[in-house]
Amino acid sequence: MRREIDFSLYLVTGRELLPPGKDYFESIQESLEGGVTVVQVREKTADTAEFLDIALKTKELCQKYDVPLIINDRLDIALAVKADGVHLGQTDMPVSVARQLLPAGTIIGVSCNNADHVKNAISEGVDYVGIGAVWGTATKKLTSPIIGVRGVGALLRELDNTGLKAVAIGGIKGANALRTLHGTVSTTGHGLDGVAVVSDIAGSTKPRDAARTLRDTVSAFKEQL
Ligand code: TZP
Ligand code: MG
Repeated sequence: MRREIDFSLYLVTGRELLPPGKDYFESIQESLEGGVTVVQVREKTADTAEFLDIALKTKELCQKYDVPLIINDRLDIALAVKADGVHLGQTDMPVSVARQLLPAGTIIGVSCNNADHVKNAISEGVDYVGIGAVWGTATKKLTSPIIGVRGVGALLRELDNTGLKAVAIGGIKGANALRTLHGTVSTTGHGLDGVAVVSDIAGSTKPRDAARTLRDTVSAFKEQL
């Protein structure tokens, strides 16, 4: 049986956001030391060979910290590196097709921006949803609306009694993480399982500290639930 995944602090990589002179793998390693619990390799500029190389080396680091590795978009890369999971956008490979292609037990997550996305994700049998964008972000050119904490909370209601995990994404930082976690608790009491973050960690000269602050915030939130 697949182990339960801790989604508390879900790092989405952002190689292009690294501070000058900061090495990508050093940044990932420090982020893991700071308490990242899931790593998604998201590569928008690398060619296939480079993506594969980055994914393999990131996997080695993840294994060292016993943290699952998720690959954004690319099933072929996920298969090649035996990743723990894939993350799919609304215009990527359909979940039903991905399930057929990937080994049993592979984690599949989907980006959701509205209730229809969440309902579809539930019926397709995903393992988790990434909900956003909760706040504005400069990391990604958004093609769907920013939904705010209330919007995330409304989507979390859809997950009641499904057992599906949920993280929010988009503009989450150490400074607003607690507000994000509290503000998104749905009227039925369904809270986030964690936060997904790119720039606050990847763009930091001290990713260990950035990750530690976020992880401590999520832990404090979960303890008082
Ligand atoms: N999907 C929705 S917002 C976003 C993605 C990949 C980017 C989030 O980046 P940041 O830097 O944490 O705002
Ligand atoms: Mg995608």
